[in-house]
Amino acid sequence: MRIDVVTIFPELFEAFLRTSLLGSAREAGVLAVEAHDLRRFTHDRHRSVDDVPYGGGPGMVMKPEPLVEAIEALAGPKGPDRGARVILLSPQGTPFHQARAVELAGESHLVLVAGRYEGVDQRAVELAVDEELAIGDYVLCGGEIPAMVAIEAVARLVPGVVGNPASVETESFGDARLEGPQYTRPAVFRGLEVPAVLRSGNHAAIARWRAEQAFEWTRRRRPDLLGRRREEGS
Ligand code: 4FV
Repeated sequence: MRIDVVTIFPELFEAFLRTSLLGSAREAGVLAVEAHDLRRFTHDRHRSVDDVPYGGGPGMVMKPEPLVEAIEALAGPKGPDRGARVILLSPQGTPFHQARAVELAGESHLVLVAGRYEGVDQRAVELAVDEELAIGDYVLCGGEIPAMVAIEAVARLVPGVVGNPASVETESFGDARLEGPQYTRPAVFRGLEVPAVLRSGNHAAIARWRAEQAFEWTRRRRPDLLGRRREEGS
């Protein structure tokens, strides 16, 4: 899989892209991920990427020309035979869920657009963006961290990125359930014992206990998920 990011702060991705799973997956050639400086697609002396909003109001808006030029250079023109899926991270986007991460992990090439300022000129969205995704109902200063969230959520589902694929299969939201509590050594810590069933070696009992815990935690912490099994992402 290839992931390109359009941003005015490519340096924000350096450590993120060379660390841990992403770093080793890129080295192994399983993933190609690159951040591109939007200013490379400007042609004026000040390398301008933003301007004042039409209609007045606070802040600045990202100019359409550099954005469309950058996106088309990386993904080609918008249309059915475009080689990549172009995603703008924005609070106005569709809420990003695990099921969407699973779908996107099936794509061969993603181009993520990280906005800044008050947002981007709507014409750039209409002319060059395929989809808008929001990572949560809060406002950040930039789309870079949302892009990193999307990269990590999708990349770890790409075969060969996570060492043990089993750990990806059985996890929270895989089937709209939270995972229950996890434990490791020591068996007793500050007087608190690891549940005996987990130390029993009885794998059927362990699986039953984990399923009960997952349901119980989901019912108590995220009852909204209980009704979401299977239809999410439809
Ligand atoms: C955001 C979100 C987000 C809004 C203005 C960037 C900022 C600035 N993106 N999910 N929540 N973006 O807050 O995706 O341009």
